[in-house]
Amino acid sequence: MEENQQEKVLYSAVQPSGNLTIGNYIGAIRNWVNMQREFTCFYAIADMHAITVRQEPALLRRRTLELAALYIACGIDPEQCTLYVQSNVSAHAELAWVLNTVTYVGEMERMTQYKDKAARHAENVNMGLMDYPVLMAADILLYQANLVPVGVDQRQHLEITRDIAIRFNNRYGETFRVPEAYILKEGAKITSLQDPLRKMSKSDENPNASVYLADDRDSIMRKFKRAVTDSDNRIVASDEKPGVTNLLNIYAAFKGCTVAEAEREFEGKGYGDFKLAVGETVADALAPVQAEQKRLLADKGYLAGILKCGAESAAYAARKTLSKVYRKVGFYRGE
Ligand code: ATP
Ligand code: LTN
Repeated sequence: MEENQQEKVLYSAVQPSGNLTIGNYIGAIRNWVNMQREFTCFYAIADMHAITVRQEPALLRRRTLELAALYIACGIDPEQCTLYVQSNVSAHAELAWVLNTVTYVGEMERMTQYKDKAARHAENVNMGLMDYPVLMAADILLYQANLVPVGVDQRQHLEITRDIAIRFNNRYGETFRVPEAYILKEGAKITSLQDPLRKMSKSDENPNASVYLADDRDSIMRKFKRAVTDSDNRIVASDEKPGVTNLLNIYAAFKGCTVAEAEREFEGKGYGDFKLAVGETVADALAPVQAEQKRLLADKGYLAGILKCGAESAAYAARKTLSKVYRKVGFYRGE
């Protein structure tokens, strides 16, 4: 039986592990906003995932609140969806433990993000870093999510989530809905302004590589001006022109047009004008988001209320799945 859209569950999260980039916005948060009316949405701040790499405790706490304010400033409506902090709902850790027992060490060792992060943080290859995908599977499966909107870098994590769900269902009987990744083609991978073959990342050491949602107009303009392109002056999207393609993707996302429309708009123009226009469009779009985030952060009581309410409704939904899991695996639940 096909459920109607409103009953479909959407789940996603971002880690409060640094300043968000326009990549996070275009690849993830922007799409969440468009979907909140159609689906039952759960949006989390994945602080438990964040501590798999070293975090400064006071900074983590501050970033968690900043991210909550940013979600709302970007258009996430806490009245329409459940917005909460992952560590406020203990069911995530509890389900992750059970799922660990149907996950193999070998498959975790093969995960691309784990290998990358283990190489980048060689001094701290902790169990949590390896277990990251299992916690992510727990996040998603707890809410019986149908769809998970993420950037393309998370595809592998979604595949393992599906494998874990199917394996558990086979072993213990139908328990979890098997979710699907929802990856929009345009903007699924915004790349570094300095190395357009690499993903734009909030943890890049080169500050010119990423445009942060918190950047002021001057920094935004400067970063786009310095963005790596190529030497022929044609503004078209193609595999041979990754730098120009990336800028077109960014422009189209913030302007709300297609890449083809953007190409037409810049036909015959030079890179200088093009970069200026991209910078201005991004700065204009971010200014109201930044102002709203600042306004929200000035009212900590309001944010605390939203997150408390979100955690309560998330915990209620999560507990239903967790009870079912505990029953299925044979944990004693009293009379
Ligand atoms: P880090 O650099 O710390 O690993 P990140 O910038 O990759 O972090 P995450 O918190 O891992 O950010 O990702 C949050 C969401 O943003 C995910 O859905 C991810 O797919 C998406 N995302 C991250 N970077 C990009 C990008 N460059 N282009 C499109 N989507 C992205
Ligand atoms: N690993 C994700 C963040 C994340 C997530 C999730 C995304 C944690 N739990 C559940 C979707 C669903 C990332 O974007 N790096």
